[in-house]
Amino acid sequence: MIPRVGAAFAEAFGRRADGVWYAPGRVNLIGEHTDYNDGLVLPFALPLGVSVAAARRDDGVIEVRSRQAATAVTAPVDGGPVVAEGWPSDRAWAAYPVGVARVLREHGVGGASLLVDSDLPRGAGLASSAALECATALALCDLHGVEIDRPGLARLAQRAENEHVGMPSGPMDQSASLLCTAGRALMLDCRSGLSSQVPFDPASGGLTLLVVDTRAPHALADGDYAARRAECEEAAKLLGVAALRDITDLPGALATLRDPVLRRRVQHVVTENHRVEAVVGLLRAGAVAELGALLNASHLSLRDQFAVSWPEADAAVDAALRAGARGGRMVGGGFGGSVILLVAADRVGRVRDAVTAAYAGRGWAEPGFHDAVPSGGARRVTVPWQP
Ligand code: GAF
Repeated sequence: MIPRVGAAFAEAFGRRADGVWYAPGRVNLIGEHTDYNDGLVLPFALPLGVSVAAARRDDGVIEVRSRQAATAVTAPVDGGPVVAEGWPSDRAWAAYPVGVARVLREHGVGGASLLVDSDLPRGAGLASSAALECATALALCDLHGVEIDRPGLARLAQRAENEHVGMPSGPMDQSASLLCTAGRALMLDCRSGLSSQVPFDPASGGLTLLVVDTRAPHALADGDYAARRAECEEAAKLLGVAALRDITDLPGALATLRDPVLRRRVQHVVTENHRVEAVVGLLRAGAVAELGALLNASHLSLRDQFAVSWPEADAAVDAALRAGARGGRMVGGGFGGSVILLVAADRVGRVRDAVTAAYAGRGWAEPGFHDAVPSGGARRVTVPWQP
């Protein structure tokens, strides 16, 4: 993908790029819908991501092209929220990089020509949007000599998504893309912003973490995600806490809330934070094989309490467990996307076959499988043709 993006840049812009920057997608091992509740998350970076070949411009313009999109977009860096400009759907993908440029403008960043390439499936719940934002952010900062620490840059990329795309996401995906390291998961406290690297190497325990792309695309901006976030904020307000993270007496909180829907949302968020801590404890003890029950509990909570799972995810987890997987759960915002499965390495073939057969039996599209090896975070990459 890296040489390809450089060549595509040269062809599109008639000059060499000043550099290439790469940012990965993520899988969240556990801690779903906790980030915007000031809670805990535990993502790791995938070996799949977005590359951006870029050259500085000094005319205040950002021009973006993508190998995955037909439309090139040119926009001033100096501008208001992209979402308010009513761009047609074929330009929608460019709201991410243009939004990042507009947010970073306050920090001294200017224009650039960008060529984007990706090997991350879009709509698969693997944070391809955050990868695009983070690769763009690194490129723009380097090109304009702007230094921002990575936790700060993650928050600015999140702001670009919130303000310019109109998606009220939390800080997890951008933090994962910028802060993850190979062989580790990132334990992030979304309130303090503090993080630690937790060793996570399923292969050393004879295990594989399999990502199943359920082929049911998710669309986070469509309102369901925002509705869940609003329910959490309403529950926090009714309970008199700043965020659901602050609940220390779960039975008391559940007894206070009258609305059964809000009770279920609170139940999920509070127990999910505890599951993150439990998983971190197991990883630090070198007990990767014991994660399965916690993954299963997370899936059931997301399905029954938080109501963000979807039929293809439930069927994949169910078929995999019957075929001997140790555990599995939906990942990301939900309503479509991917599932992760923890599987003994010698059972991977059997589990894949079982999930594929379950989908075929229901007349669904064949699922995709990726081996989720915890990989490195966003970086500038060296390309052979550069001086
Ligand atoms: C999406 C959002 F972008 C994240 O911020 C997070 O809330 C996640 O859904 C759910 O855990 O990926």
